Amino acid sequence: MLRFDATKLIVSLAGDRAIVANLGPSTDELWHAGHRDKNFYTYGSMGLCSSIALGMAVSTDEQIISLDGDGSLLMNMGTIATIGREQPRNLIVVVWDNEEWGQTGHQPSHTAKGTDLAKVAESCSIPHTATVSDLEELASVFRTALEEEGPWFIVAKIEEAGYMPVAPIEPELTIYRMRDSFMGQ
Ligand SMILES: Cc1ncc(C[n+]2csc(CCOP(=O)(O)OP(=O)(O)O)c2C)c(N)n1
Ligand SMILES: [Mg+2]
Repeated sequence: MLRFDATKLIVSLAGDRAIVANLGPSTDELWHAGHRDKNFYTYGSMGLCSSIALGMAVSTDEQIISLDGDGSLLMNMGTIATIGREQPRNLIVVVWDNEEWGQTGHQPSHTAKGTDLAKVAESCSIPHTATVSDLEELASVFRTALEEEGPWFIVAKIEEAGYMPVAPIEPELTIYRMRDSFMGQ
């Protein structure tokens, strides 16, 4: 499963829900899959994607989707424990797990060496966890996650492909655009 195909699938199913993307290719591919006011692109802030999504989730009743990365989540694994502690019913975390720190030179991450992030999430009391490796499985689990209370933690095993052009988005504008998209409702 290619991350871009999986990202397009998530965008097509997300409706008007906010999506927060991990730094680098996850952010770029979210922009290329379809820029929307409720896309929150992260830049440089490795490890903070699901933390930002958690903050949004506890501040609104709307469902929030986090598209995180294995390497980033491994660097800030405490966020999994905090999600388990806070139990946000409206948070869906999807981890693009390419088993590497892709954008810094494809170094194998811990998930290539046996770390199972879905089991970590389960042990942190996140009630709904899944691991998927193709688009059909992802679509099925994600649709269920949209219907049933979370928090959800979905590890999506992906293959790395060539990188897309960097999204032409001003980081400073992202937070204002996101705030406006919530307040405008
Ligand atoms: C605190 C911090 N340390 C290191 C980096 C450099 N860095 C940027 S992205 C990245 C790897 C991210 O890996 P992952 O989340 O798995 O995403 P992938 O590159 O595989 O898409 C690293 C080490 C950074 N931006 N911030
Ligand atoms: Mg990775």
